[in-house]
Amino acid sequence: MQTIFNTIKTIALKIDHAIKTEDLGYSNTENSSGEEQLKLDVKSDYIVEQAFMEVSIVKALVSEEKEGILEINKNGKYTICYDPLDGSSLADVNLSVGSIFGIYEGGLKGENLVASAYIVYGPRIELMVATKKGKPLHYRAQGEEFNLIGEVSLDQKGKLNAPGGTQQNWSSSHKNFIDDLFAKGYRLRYSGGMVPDLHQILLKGGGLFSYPGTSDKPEGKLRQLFEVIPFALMYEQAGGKAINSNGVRLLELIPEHPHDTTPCFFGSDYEIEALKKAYGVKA
Ligand code: P6P
Repeated sequence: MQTIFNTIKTIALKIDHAIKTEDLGYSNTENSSGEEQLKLDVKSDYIVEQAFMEVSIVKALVSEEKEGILEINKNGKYTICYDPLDGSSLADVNLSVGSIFGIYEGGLKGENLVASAYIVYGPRIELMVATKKGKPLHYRAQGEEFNLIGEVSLDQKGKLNAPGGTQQNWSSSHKNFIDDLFAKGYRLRYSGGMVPDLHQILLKGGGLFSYPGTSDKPEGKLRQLFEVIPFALMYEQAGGKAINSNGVRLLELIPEHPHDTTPCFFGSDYEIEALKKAYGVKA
């Protein structure tokens, strides 16, 4: 597994360089979700693919930017599902963006996730890695080295509220719940980039990140394999919770298609339990 994490460190440096030097314009291609790709999306995906080609324990790659499964090594052990540059459109307004990696052993479903990692490309390059043992580990790049900052834990109750999705398309119960958190003094922290938004809540002790099912996107927007399940491991290992709108743990999801999405809620214990009550989910 360490080989995979070391490869992700190499990827981080290369994608960060691409963000800072490459053309931020649109390519004339679309990803498998029909979204127009930035040249940076294509370049970042290429960087990830080339890096893992050299890693013998990697069996296959599944990219948010492409259809299908890319077989790397039939004797490999792990399938890596990744979003090479999440929130890439934020790069051209100089906001932080990120890469997300889910490392699966066996079929592509939540219970087979054995580790996850994400990179934040911001004022500094930061890396978070999680396995099923212990707390997530937070690293910060200094030049080409990644220094361990420490373990990450969520408080039982936080102060930050990151409400995703178009508000006019929220259900009334979701809107009432979000408004109630603000009425209790929670502070709005939402950039539109899942990686920096979830990273901030993890590092600032907790709160809630929500991307619900909406009238325009009943199954939510965020992808199960590449985005949601990897972050669910991070939040649970940090002492928090990660569920869907039925109260099911995101780590128990079994996507029918690699690009399936899901409503998703990540946060400290208090906020998730409050959300379950608001959604009428049995405790
Ligand atoms: P909305 C970025 O496009 C992304 O996939 C996630 O990084 C982010 O959390 C979400 O979409 C933002 O979506 O609908 O709130 O703008």
